[in-house]
Amino acid sequence: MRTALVYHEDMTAPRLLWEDPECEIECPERLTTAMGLLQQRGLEQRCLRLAAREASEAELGLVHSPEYVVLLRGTQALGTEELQALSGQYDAVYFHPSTFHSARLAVGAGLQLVDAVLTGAVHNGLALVRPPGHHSQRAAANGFCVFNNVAIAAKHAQQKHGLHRILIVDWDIHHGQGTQYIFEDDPSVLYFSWHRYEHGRFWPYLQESDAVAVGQGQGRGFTVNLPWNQVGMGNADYMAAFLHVLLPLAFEFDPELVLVSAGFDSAIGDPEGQMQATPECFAHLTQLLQVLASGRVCAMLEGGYNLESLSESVCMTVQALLGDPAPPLSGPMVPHCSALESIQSVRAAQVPHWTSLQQQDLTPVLSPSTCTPEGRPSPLLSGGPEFKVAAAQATAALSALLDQMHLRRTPPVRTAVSLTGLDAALALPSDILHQEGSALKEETQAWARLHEALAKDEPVSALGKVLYLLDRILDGQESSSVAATRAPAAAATLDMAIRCSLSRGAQRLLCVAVGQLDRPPDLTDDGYAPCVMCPSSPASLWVPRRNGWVGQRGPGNNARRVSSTEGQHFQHPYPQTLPHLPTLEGEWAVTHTHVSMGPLSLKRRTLWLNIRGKEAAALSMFHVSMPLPGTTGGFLNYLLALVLPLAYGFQPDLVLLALGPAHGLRDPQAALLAALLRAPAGCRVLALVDEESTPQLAGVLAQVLHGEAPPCLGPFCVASPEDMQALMHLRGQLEPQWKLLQVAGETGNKAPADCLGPWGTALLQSSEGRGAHVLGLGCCPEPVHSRATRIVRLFPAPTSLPGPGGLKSARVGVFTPQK
Ligand code: Q9C
Ligand code: ZN
Repeated sequence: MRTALVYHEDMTAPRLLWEDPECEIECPERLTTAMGLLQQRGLEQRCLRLAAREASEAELGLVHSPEYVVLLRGTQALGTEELQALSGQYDAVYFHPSTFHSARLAVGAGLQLVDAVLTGAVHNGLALVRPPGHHSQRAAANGFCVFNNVAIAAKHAQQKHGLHRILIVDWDIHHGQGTQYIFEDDPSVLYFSWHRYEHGRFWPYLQESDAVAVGQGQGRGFTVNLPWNQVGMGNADYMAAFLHVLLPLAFEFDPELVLVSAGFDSAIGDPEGQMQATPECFAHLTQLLQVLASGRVCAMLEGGYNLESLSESVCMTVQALLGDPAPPLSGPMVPHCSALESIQSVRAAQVPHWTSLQQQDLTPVLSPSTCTPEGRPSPLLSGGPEFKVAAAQATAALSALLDQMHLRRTPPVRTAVSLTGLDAALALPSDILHQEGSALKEETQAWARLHEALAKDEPVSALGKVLYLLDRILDGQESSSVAATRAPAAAATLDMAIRCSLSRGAQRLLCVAVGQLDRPPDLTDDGYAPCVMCPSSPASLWVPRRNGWVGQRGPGNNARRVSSTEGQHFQHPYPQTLPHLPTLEGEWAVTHTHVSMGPLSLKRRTLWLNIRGKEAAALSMFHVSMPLPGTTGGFLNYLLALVLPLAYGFQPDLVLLALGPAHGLRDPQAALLAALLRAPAGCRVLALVDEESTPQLAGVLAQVLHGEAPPCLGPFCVASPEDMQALMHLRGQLEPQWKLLQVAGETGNKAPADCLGPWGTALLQSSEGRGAHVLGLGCCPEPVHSRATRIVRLFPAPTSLPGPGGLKSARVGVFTPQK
């Protein structure tokens, strides 16, 4: 089995025995609810279940002092009053007679998980534990934490398994200062933590949580702190942090094991974090981490206090560990200005220690904007009446979001391959389907007529297979596929795949073309494609929704069949069939929507990335070409700093990855590219591989698209100055449009409209005490002063770009609250 789930019921025993509003959130239901949802979703059943064992006192001694362990052992026999008195000696801690046993199980669970992964019994896993660990120090409990579960697991991995480099990713919303202290002078452990900080005004109020704390002595550069100075950080901020801070350093560090301090108080609805990242964000974070350390990822639960948000996020994490496709990220992919300032400050603090940061221009770090402009979320006082209202609203919003997400279905088959000549060389996992099917002959021939290169029988039959695979991806039968193409027909096949995807209703198509593949001439510079509907194709229209695919097929449905001839523009059925926008309880205003023409004019767009050119050029924001970097460092930089920010910013429905003639990618490079491109489009990827490639390549691609970890890239080697220059040039050109490319804050207050990206998914804000709100497109005419801001995704991301001045006036209708 691939994924371990370590648990023990006894860890539900500790509970608060007296009044303490600060501690009551750390309750047994955190575990029972999360386990319950894992079971309900059928995820638990797919994991290797391991019952946690107690850690020995020697194992506790890997991190903690003998006196502290003795003290904790003594708590088992104390009465309530003595427990309360002892608890009072620590910050935000409560003890229970069962605490010692439970805390030993929590440590033991982590050790079992690490053992299972490092002995090869499983690829990865999650330990669901209480109490949490990352605030715990050598001789002190702190912040609900008794023993430092993750730190002990890291020491164990070094001592028992001889590991030399371990990465700890702490995505809990609090700073794991305990873990930082334990490893601060140790260069063998890279510790990354992001945390709510608010310039030092948030618990645990430590200077050493700031970005300038980088470790001590030999360990300098191996502590990486990313402080969030405002609440309300969301999917785009977390993604930017991974792409621009964590992953470049992690690849350079090259860990043998990744431990995750997996706290979910960084998710939407959490009373402690007050952030806005939605549960599927954790699937994306987990997927990104799996390209490191050959996929050896061990996650251990830390915080997470909104039971619904916690359990959904746990499910997302486990799904990603199991290799399931991650749902696309919701929300506008535009980092907050404050997040960019934080990202910039941590990059500046780390620059002396990491070559991958050194070659990039660093703009001077400005003093942080202290602005809290109107409409910006500001934290709520815990426990107050406003807080409770906001919490209730957040929960309602979250439930509605989750209901939406559950309409999505996972494809029955994850990966299919259709590879005539290459099959022999492949040793693929048994659950990868060898797809023999082909599109209808007359349909294929109709498409093929559009291209001279497809005039022969052989390319036509290859095209038939490609079209068939494509259809099945769009139909939700399979998630991703790999097909072979022949050199002379490669570009024509790709062109047909693009047309076919668009005519089947894909709204945004990311096309990554490597090698000699020309961009179809009729794609305009702004990415629009005149969409040809195949004359003889059956009436099959695909209505993609951000929450899943709703396929509509055959006559009699409400998708209007357009009698089309070659060259006639295809009309989309949306104006007639736009489903009712779901409404939420309460009143909602849509602001920050970013559509000039509205969701009614859905134009398909293609983002074309070509890796091949002699020079770097961005002919438009939808047409980018770039030489293949010559070193591993250059290639990684290119992926993390350009390709992924564009891919995530574009939020494609489908990725076409075409490795054409003379693509020049080594197999591990191609695998990493495919593995990383899997996430932004909900794992809907069709890879086309030139038959001249190595016989193994198609197989490797199928495996990574299936969720396997990509093979090692080889030793990290610094990017060449030319490659870096090309990259900087492109980023400079594209940054104004693609906000996820940014790595630095900007001066001055920006109007909200400037802070938004090209793809307007609705950002809804609850509007306390107001009437029905206009579903305004563009900037909300008046700032919404709601302090309970939550992002909810409700309808498909519109696809049109804001034209000049197009943002201000458009209105499409009234959003009536449901009773
Ligand atoms: N309102 C973990 O998440 N209370 N510990 C902070 C600020 C302590 C959190 C009070 C929070 C401890 C593992
Ligand atoms: Zn926490």
